[in-house]
Amino acid sequence: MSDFPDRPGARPEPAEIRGFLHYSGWLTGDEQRGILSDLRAVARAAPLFSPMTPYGRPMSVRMTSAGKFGWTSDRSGYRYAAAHPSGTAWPPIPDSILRVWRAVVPGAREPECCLINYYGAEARMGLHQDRDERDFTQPVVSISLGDDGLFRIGGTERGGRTQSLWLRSGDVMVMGGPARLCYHGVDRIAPGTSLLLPKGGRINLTLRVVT
Ligand SMILES: O=C(O)CCC(=O)C(=O)O
Ligand SMILES: [Mn+2]
Repeated sequence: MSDFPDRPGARPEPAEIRGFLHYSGWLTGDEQRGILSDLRAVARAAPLFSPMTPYGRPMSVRMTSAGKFGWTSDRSGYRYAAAHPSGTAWPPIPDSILRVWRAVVPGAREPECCLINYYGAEARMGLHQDRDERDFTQPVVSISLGDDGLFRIGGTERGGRTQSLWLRSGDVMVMGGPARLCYHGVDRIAPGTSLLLPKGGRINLTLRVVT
């Protein structure tokens, strides 16, 4: 993990929770601030938007993407798209974010999408599987910034037992291997638990191989 030579201590070891690998406090404060400033540039080029679910309701999470593909949704369904709804290409995935992927999943293909989710105080994300990608041998890597989020993990079938944990600013989660298709979601945000974002809220990044 020499890719972050400025870090004083060693990276945390992961805790396994239902097949997901949770790296608590993987990013230093400086690294989080660096990623945030890169994300601001991404959002200037590709502004956050509120996708419609296929059921015709706007999602409570606002989102945008970086990379070759961006994730979006509308009345015709969930999918990856080559351009932002405005027609502009998605900006490239910042190096500060790619470095996390290369460090935690060194053998994986390069990510083709970095989905950026912004959760305000009232936002949540229902239990779902990430299954719009072609190659389920490739992991999804999640990075959390800002306020704590209560993350719920289930099994590969809907309706099974679930387990929850708080994801905090700087945490990294690897969703791969046999757990790649496990249900997961975010029940709620705990406003005021982080000072990283001046206006509060939570950002979650998910890095994905799409093709
Ligand atoms: O916000 C999170 O921690 C999870 C986000 C997620 O599951 C998704 O974007 O598919
Ligand atoms: Mn997901």
